[in-house]
Amino acid sequence: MHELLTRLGLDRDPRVIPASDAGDGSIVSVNPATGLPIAGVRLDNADAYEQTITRSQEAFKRWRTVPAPKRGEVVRQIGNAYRDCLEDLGSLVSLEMGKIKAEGIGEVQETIDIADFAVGLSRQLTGITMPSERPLHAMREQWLPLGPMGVITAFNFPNAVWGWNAMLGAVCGDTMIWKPSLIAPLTAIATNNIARDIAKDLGHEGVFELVIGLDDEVGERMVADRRLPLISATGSCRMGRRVGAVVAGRLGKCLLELGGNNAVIVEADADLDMAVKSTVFGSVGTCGQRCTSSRRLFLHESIADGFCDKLVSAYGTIRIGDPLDDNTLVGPIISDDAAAQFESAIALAKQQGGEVLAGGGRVDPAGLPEPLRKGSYVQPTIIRAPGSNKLPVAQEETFAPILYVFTYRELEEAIAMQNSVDQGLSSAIFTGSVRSAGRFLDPSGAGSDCGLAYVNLGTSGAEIGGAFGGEKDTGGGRESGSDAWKAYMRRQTCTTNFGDEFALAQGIRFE
Ligand code: UN1
Repeated sequence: MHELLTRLGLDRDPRVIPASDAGDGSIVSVNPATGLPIAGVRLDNADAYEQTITRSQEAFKRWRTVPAPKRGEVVRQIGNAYRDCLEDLGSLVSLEMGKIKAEGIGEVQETIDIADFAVGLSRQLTGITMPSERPLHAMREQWLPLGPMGVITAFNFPNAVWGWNAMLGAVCGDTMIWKPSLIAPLTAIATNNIARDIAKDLGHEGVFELVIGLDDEVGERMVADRRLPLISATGSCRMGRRVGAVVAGRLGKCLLELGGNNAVIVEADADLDMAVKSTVFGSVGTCGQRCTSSRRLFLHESIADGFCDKLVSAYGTIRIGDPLDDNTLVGPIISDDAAAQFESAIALAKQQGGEVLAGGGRVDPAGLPEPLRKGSYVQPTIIRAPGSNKLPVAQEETFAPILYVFTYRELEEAIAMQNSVDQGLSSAIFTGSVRSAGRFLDPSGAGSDCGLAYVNLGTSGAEIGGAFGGEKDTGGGRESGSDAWKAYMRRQTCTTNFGDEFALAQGIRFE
């Protein structure tokens, strides 16, 4: 077994088996950089799911009675344990999912950050008081634990997205059942085991549960399960529509964090070097597989040609290869299917009149070192829209490093184009002008229609302190910082009559 897996204790986990032993009832986790198997993972079936739910329900009854700051203490120790294995866990993310190691480590750091945030939050789950209209009455709100919650995560952030949900959910008094992507199950097992074991050692067994299973067997059950008052799901808009409909059908709560089709606007007065650097990271980072990746670029017509030249030369310096090699900037795309989707989007863009300025296809395996030849590598691609500025393919999110470039004359036009897609996750403007920045962030709502709006920063790389999520087809959910914790609790409005009189609101007399 890979020594990284041993260091993370995965050799002792009964779910993890040699890849050669995987057969019915198991899957193989594949290293996208080499196309080689890493290990096999046993799948949970419907019975195992039932047992998990029962454990989680039992654990919830105990966990909710633990004072929130004491729950915070458990989370503090979990965060510290991730600190201790930051490099290894980050490397596992990189090994299993293909993002470069610096980003893998950054992802685990995001979980550590949200753990720290949650520790502080555990003493700040505050409700407000409000004056009652009746004499000798008092009104206040309190926030109560919700129950066991389902967390469904995608392959691209196999550690941190669970972290956002689980660290907050835990201090809020909920218990977690995590269903990770079948593409990155080893990261999920390693991540969950650390939290599970610390909680267990401190006397809180069952707070962090994991189910790894097929959608038919486990996913659909979980989404439809009334015993899970909250389902937090991250993934495609298609998946979110399904989850949203089923959870709404049982009147449960849903927290959806779905696709994005994020745009960057560059004004003529922007710091162009900074805009180039940020745009490159936004569009090629994680091989274009972040929900926050920059997919569309709107350039003021007066700087468009020069900016494209700078971007093309920056793309020329991108080192593609083994994500665990410190010199690599872009690793493999997750699968051959994903590479095929990348190719069809480019073919469509060309048919629609788009001009390929950089990249445009797969990386020829012959040019790669031998161990990487079975991985799927694609060239970060820039496609400029035709003179008509119309490129229908850009309305869709393709989970790959393709950046579509458009031009505009007036800022209003750029903002309108930016807002013209179905998704509403992230958006950015580069400008030196207070007026342009103000229009982009117009408090009337006439500016960016996204959940995240950046000025002089790219569309990806959010800090955990803010609420993370987006509008429209992105699903409307908010995770991570600010008051996103409220999604993990239920609100109770409490009114107490401490007088001797029977009194009705609205002055109603009933005698
Ligand atoms: C995702 O791609 O699902 O803002 C999450 C970012 C990261 C999170 C991305 N902090 O790019």
